[in-house]
Amino acid sequence: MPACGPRSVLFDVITIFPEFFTSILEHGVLKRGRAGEQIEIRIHDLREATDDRHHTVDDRPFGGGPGMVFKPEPVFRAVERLKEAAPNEPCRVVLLTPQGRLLTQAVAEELSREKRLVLICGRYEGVDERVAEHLATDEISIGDYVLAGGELGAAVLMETVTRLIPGVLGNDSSAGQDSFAAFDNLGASETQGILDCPHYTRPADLRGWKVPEVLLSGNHEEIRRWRRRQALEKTWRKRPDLLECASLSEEDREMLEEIRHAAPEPQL
Ligand code: 9WO
Repeated sequence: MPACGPRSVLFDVITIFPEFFTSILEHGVLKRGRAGEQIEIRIHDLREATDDRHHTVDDRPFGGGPGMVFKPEPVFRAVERLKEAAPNEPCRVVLLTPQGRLLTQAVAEELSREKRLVLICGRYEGVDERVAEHLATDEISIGDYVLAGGELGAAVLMETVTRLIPGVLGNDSSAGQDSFAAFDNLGASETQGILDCPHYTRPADLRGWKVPEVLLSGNHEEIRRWRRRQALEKTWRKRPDLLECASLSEEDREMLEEIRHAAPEPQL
């Protein structure tokens, strides 16, 4: 952990591609922050938190559908090990996902005041929803687009946060005079489509947190409707702005009417 200066941040990054970060740690702002001991960055291979000989991190989605889903247990185990190693050190657990709160300059400012940030980088079709629901304290997006994984989001977040820590940038340019500093109310850019539906994989019951019954039913039409409704409701709650630009079917509009009548106002 870097020496206790006025502000320093420890980043713990959880990924199945640790080598993704080799280069950026040796260049630019992150290199400066590490050399100046304003930050420490530890990269953790998620496969080291698995408990099978094949180091399995993913599984087929309940309810069918393409691709694979990140299993919840290795992610829970990785984060909980990190927390147990420093139980008195509060930390924010950030899941990088297109469905998250947009990373603006103001959000970077907020995160730069934390002592410890654990960053979870997903891959494949998604991360079991129970990670977002019961483990992450924050979901952060770097923009309204889908990448191949959360690693680029983690890299962007670490850079935007590190450059805001006093002492990291040279005397000739301070983050406080950033041209973007005045842009901390940037709205979300135009976007196509809506947020993703929740994803689940085995186990069907994790500490009493059960996979929604419909996904175990085998009724593909019911599953399709449930997934679409979940995506619409999540978008309505987290990013209602996206609905203005999304191409919605008549079925979507009917579902949204039901959602609007059944639930309280969206939490912005
Ligand atoms: C996949 C997806 C597909 C359509 C609409 C929304 C979606 N969200 C995801 C998703 O969260 N995927 C997981 C993480 C697993 C697959 C790779 N991941 C990912 C994170 N893709 N893109 C991001 C990301 C992270 C931060 N900011 C923007 C995008």
